[in-house]
Amino acid sequence: MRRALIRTPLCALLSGLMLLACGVPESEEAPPEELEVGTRESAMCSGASVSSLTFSALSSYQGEVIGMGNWKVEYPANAVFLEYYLDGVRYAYSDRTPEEPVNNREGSWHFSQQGIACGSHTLEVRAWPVVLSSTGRDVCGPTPKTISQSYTEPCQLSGDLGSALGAKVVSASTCGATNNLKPSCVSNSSAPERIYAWTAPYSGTFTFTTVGASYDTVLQLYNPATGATLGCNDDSNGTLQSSVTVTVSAGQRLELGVDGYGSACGAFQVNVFPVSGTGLKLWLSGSAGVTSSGGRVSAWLDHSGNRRDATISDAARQPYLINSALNGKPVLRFAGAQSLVFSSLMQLSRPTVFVVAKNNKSTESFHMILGPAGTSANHQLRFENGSQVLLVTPGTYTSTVGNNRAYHTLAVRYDGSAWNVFRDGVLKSTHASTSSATWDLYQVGAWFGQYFLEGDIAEIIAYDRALSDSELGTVSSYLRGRYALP
Ligand SMILES: [Ca+2]
Ligand SMILES: [Ca+2]
Repeated sequence: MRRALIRTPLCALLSGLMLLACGVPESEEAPPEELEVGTRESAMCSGASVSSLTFSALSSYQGEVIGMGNWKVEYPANAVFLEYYLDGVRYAYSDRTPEEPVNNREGSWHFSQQGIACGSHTLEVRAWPVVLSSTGRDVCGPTPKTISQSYTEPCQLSGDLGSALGAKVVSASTCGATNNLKPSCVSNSSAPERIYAWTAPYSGTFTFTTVGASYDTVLQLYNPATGATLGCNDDSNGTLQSSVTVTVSAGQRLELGVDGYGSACGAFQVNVFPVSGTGLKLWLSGSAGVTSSGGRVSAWLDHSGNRRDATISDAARQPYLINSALNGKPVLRFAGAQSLVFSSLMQLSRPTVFVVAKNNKSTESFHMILGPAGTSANHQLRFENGSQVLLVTPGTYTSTVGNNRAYHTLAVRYDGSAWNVFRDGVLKSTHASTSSATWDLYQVGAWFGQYFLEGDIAEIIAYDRALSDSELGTVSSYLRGRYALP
């Protein structure tokens, strides 16, 4: 009742400027224009203060935040002017007058706002004492009493990826999804997103990418408990796709939002690399990015983000896609006349190269896993007889790895002082070298137009970085686990 008596003349007095305070629900207004308040000091204000300003509740649900609390002013103040800020942006303001009984100088406040992005936010309330009298309204300033409280709006999940590693751990489309997440690394994004939970299988560094997506993605990783951003990226490697590298603890749960630049949406995939992707130059996986027709492969997408796709147009030269060949996963089978040529020469000065492969040649001879093409240098990684691999780097080194007619994870690393060859994570040979020349590789499965591979390949990973023993062991473990190798 008292409230109505005060507000009617006040509205007339303020004639529109304070429309919000005059009966329009404060929470339903768009952020208002800046309003000059709190600077007026008059004799009427002497002794006036906001003696108490508190939160009684703060919650959010599906993008709507609701906050409420109480305030108290001291004589001669008999009302309060309140402003509500979310993350530093003013969303609403209003005068509030005491609630019954009429001789109180205290009351409650309430703020709600819809359409707030998921993630962490801070609600701040600022209060100035107000003296309402027969001569007008004095807002006593200049400094308001301020309170703030943070909260986290959970993001709606499209799925839980568990602790998945590898190329294309999930694929879907963001078109038709809702836009609740606003990536921190782009100012221009109103795009819909898909959000997934992921839990670190071990303590370490992981690289998440959207290589293989069909549109201009933005990728954001954050801690769902706090809303804190762990990493955010728009474009990487000169492409429109995104790459985020994070270091996390075993069991740590994070969420990743596959979002878009501007309002872009489209088909996407998420790839999770088991160590840091820094220096990654090639990542071919039989499980993703294989273009085939009638079981013959014409293109193999490079998931490293460098667009070094391996292709062959000649149908007779196309390798075979063999589904469920190795631990339920596909392999590419090269049968003595097939190869795939990279879109660009791969020159590695500190190579670490992993190959999950098997030698299918029954005779004691040699054939290429990775080889030269065009006019590039005669560099190779090849199966040699039934128990060896041979590297032509510029130096030539033979490593006895054991039976190569079974699937193994082979790894080759050059750190500037020696070439090391590993089988299933175990060092098999070391070859001293101090050459500064690069290792140049241009195709999968052939030496120029001959010495074609007879064998299966499930995955190839190439770095231009000598991985640490720990990283090399981690990648080997990932591959051995993925393909159930020893
Ligand atoms: Ca979004
Ligand atoms: Ca992008």
